[in-house]
Amino acid sequence: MEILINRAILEEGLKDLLDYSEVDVLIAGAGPSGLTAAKYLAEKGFKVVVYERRLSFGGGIGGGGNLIPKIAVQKEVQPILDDFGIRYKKYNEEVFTLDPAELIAKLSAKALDAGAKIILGANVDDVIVRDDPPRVVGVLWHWTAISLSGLHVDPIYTASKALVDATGHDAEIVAVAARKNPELGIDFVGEKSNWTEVAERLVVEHTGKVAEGLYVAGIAVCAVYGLPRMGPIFGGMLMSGKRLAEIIERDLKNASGAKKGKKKAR
Ligand code: 48F
Repeated sequence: MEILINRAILEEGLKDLLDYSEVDVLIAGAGPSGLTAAKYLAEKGFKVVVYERRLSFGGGIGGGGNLIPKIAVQKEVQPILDDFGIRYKKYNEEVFTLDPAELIAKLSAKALDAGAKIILGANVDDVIVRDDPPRVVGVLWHWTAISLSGLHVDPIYTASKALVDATGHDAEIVAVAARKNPELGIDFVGEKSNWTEVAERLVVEHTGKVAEGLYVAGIAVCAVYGLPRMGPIFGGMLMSGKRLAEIIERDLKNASGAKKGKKKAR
């Protein structure tokens, strides 16, 4: 029986890893913005994988505001809540409140149901870059346990048409891409102090492409563009994830249209 279990895990697990080693969209971070983007992209038929360094989903949702078990969002996100079947209470005309556990469970369940693959305990370390023109074409990653061990173990690769940094406050993926690859032309600024209503609007407006093949969503947007943070309100994260999905859908469709056009012209 032991060997059977071993075979089942190894054969099926390695098959999955191989299958997802080339994807349309790779999202680093299973927080609210990454999971929202994953659902909307997967249901459009894109091959989507989410790498999450922890062994659980939800990013900052579970911690909410100072661990108080209620999430606040603006009323504008009602259509997204409805898409995910997330229940809410109208606190007043502007703000709705939600249960954090339900938000985590439904964001991840709907992303999975839509066809996204989520790999837990996987830490994205670095990007793969090609020049002429400079473009991000994938990542290097390894198991979080390896990162934590401090052992010198080289990561392995996943190729992506669109790589999304949804890693939260430090925007780790854009930061490493900017630091190591000046040819990408990324000016990494760092997050500013809190100004909620401005930050919620700007985070959504600045969501999108940072360099060819590299995108940013969620609170990571603030670090990339030097925007203020917003504290414990989560509507902007959901709206950012949805907007990112629309932008990537448009870009990948345009890219595949351009490829077909080139083939025809030959
Ligand atoms: O931090 P996180 O929840 O990002 P988000 O989607 O949402 C931000 C809010 O939670 C909150 C806020 C509300 O207004 O400001 O902070 O922008 O989720 C980021 C996820 O990415 C994972 C991390 O464990 C978390 O679950 N992560 C971070 N770095 C990496 C990573 C990495 N290098 N590789 C893989 N996962």
